[in-house]
Amino acid sequence: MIDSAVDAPCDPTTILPRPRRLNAGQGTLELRRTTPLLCAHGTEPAAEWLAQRLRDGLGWGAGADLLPLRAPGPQGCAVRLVLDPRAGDGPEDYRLRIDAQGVEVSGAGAPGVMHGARTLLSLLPPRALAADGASWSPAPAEGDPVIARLPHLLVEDGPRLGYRGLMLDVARSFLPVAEVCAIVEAAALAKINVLHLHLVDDQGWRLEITNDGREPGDTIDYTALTRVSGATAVAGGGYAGRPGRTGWYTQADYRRIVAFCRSRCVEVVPEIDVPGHVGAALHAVPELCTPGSSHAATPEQPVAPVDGSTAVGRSYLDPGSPATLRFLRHVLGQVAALDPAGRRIHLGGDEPWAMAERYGIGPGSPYAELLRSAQRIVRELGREPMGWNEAVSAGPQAGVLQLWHAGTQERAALARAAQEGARFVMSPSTRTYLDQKYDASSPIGLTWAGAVDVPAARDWDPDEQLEGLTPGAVIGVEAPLWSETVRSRADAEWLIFPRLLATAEVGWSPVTTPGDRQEETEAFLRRCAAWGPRMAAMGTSFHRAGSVPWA
Ligand code: TNX
Repeated sequence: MIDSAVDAPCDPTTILPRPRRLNAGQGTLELRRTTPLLCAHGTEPAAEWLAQRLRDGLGWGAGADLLPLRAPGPQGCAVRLVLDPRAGDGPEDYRLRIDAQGVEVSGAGAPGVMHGARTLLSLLPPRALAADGASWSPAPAEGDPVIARLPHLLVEDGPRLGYRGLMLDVARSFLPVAEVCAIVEAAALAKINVLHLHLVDDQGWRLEITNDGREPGDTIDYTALTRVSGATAVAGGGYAGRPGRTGWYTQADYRRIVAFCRSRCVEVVPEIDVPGHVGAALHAVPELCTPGSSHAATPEQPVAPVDGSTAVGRSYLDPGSPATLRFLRHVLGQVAALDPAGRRIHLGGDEPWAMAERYGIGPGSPYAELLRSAQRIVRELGREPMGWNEAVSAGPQAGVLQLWHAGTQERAALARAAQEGARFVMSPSTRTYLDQKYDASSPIGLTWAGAVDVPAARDWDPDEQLEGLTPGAVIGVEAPLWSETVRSRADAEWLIFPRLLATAEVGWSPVTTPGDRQEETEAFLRRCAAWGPRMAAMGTSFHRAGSVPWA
């Protein structure tokens, strides 16, 4: 009944991202259909998630169940999930012990338990990841068969950096809720813990904003944002003329994404990109199209055009118009309310080229002042602002800066900001940009940052991206998927996987001996290869990149 090929215990050196410490033992643990799964108070979400995977993928549970663990607990072989402060210093730290007594996952916090469960799952046969159980043919009712074999080991693990993100640009081309959740599920298995949603841009506005709670005198019809600009998308992108997908999230949809992410210990960072990249807002809201906005309203052209073009830096909000700040207060207020436990709101700030031409974008410019006002609104809502590296001109209150691509002058400003205590998320375009082609043979993807193949995505260090970084200045890494050439979930996954696994490992795993990076990259490629059957079991359309030694 058990397929002996998939039933051999996994090689623990394929755990991805590479754990802080791994002690491999000698023996093998047999997991049976009725092996109890016991969860201590506080570990229920991870336990339920694990139980579901074991049921669907391995046929676990007929005659066993998920039970609360109470001291002293049943003797004998079991899978136990506990919270234990000795498992590490940070909430994501965990310990995984597999021996003759069974499996113990102990997390220093709930996210740690979740990560431990993920590591355990990645040691089980890949079919344990088949979400719908399609690969499982039910066993006969009698007996208590072995459903998997696990290697004895001790893993003591935790992340190098607390922020390990994936960005999805749903503005250029839309991804419905179920597709976002499927991508998050696959990403979170590699311990990605932030979903940054780029919700608005020149080509589309993807989040419903209602008129509820409008300020006195505010005549803007916010529902037009999605009604008008949810129906537009990127049109070019060199993708055989096929337009991007239109659509938007209702507020209930957005809450479903947030709830799903929370259940996987993933934080959602929504991005409302200002003051540039606002073509879709200008298109839907005539009140924003003043003579001071780049798409100035004229009698012949009452609202800004949305032509689907991939050109950037053409639109901006009028820094002198009272409608601009009123709009931002209303929109950001609703965005914050949709995720009461949210910690950050991203304000974009990238590529304000038309504004730069007209006013300049240095410190003290209308660009910097407008960003500062938006940052103030975000802080008043109890959130920390984030911004792309251009936002450095807004000064120390800019919050977390996301470094993607900076010229010499800007690098100097960023280095000064670092000296003054700024914190960074590193997204160097030549290493983390998932929208770039893998190589010249990639049918989709852009090329302006050069090809980003899998080894390049692994072979870099976030602490080496800027001069003079103080310890702790880099809080994380993020891989952005811009969607100019994305038209489907399959396109998105093809560009994301396996490169995101590299970013996940750069953010999670400790540096071994500096200088050993080539060896580290090669070892990563072997771990990545072992991840292939797992992505296949999950139904992820990953790219079988030639640089990975797939089995
Ligand atoms: C630059 S990266 C952008 C995006 C584009 C991307 C294409 C960044 C902050 N802005 O608007 O989609 O290049 O690679």
